[in-house]
Amino acid sequence: MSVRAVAAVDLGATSGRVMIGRIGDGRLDLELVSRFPNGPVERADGLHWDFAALYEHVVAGLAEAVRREPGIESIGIDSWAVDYGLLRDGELLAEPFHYRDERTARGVEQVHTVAAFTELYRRNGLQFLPFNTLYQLRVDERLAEADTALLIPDLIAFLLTGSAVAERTNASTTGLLGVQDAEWDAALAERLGIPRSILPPLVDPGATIGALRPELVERVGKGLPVIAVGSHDTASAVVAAPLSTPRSAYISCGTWGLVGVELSAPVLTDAAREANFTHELGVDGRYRFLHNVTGLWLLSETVRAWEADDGAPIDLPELLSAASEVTDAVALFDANDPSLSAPGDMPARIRALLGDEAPTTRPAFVRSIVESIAEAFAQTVRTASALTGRELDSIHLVGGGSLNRLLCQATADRTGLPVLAGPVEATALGNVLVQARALGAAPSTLEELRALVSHTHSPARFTPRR
Ligand code: LFR
Repeated sequence: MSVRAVAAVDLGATSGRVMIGRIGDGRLDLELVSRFPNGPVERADGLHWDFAALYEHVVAGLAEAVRREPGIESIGIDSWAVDYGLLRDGELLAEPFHYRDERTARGVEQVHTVAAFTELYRRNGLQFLPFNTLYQLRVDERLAEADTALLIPDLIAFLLTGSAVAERTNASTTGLLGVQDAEWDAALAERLGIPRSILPPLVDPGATIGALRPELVERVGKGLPVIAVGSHDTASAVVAAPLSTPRSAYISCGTWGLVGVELSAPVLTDAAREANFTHELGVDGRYRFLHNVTGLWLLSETVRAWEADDGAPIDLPELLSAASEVTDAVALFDANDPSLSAPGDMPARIRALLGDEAPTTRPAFVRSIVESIAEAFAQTVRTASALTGRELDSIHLVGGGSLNRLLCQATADRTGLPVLAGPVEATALGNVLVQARALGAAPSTLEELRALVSHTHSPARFTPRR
């Protein structure tokens, strides 16, 4: 078998990247082509994403990828979930909102007046997150003008190909997809005043969405198909989390820490609803039974505030190393406290939660953040085990957080389970694997794909110390 190549576009909440993925002859690896910053931008009507800039970075990155690797055979796109663009006659009506925009609070109130959370959970199986798409759509002032709603990766695929579809793993984060049948819940949408007609046809990961439009063929340098991947970044990350047994939990850790297990059937119990565990659809009809823990957002927002105070950049690895030298016990806070979710002065908000116990040095403050995240991870792993009746024996921690040794060790210590850290680029690898499988260049089962990841990206092991 020869080595084959694909392009992966992976958009996270703090940065995006375009990568070349190569697979074949026992090899699976990534070449970073471009990385660009991303984040909330404040506009007159609230927090948005700078979508025009993102799209431009994507196209420029694809052109550079093809220049470097003319053998690229396809493109796959993943991003964070829930956010969308509204279109009319193929034109974007407005810049997409950021899920941390506060208008969603009104949406929650209005939706729950029509359909209580218990009913929603029975229908869509989703944990309550105030930004789930259905709450956003409910208060979107452009809704009446729109003929189509597309989630971010689908929107980019549409701009690239002209083909409007909804990839299923990401569609499952809208709150408008039935948890049992994975089809649009038209009755619920209509009750909420969201026209069924704006929801595009569903496709599964592996389907070809379309081919690059002619003007883009010229710019990118080659005609290429866009293949649907697990377009929800967490779905792609879990594809490449090298879980070897059902007794492994995963933590996909970047801005968020997504903590859970993979299931083949939903667990729609009262206990699961009360614990706010979600059923997001995974690749190959699996369920990602997980809970959102606030992840590295707490650290990145804290560093951002300190950099603004200092007027100079902070060396994060140095700060983390100083934090790991802290020997005194630090006070913990609830990483999931709602006061920490909007952008702003994070150190002040954390200090408000910690009160008199707030550490006074930066290393100790960072230590408190990392330990608080690890403690929330540990509690969530225990809850996942209790809700599924599965005794867990290991945790695969993938994504950017897998490079944070302090966090990996603290998670091992606080769960009492070994943490297998990596791959750091699990999301892009999952994106590449699903494209490669569709092209006939990778094995067919998830288990075989994960075995390939484990073989080519051997995880680092953190053993619990207490
Ligand atoms: C992670 C993620 C989470 C989702 C959150 C908001 O990047 O996709 O899975 O809950 O972002 O979309």
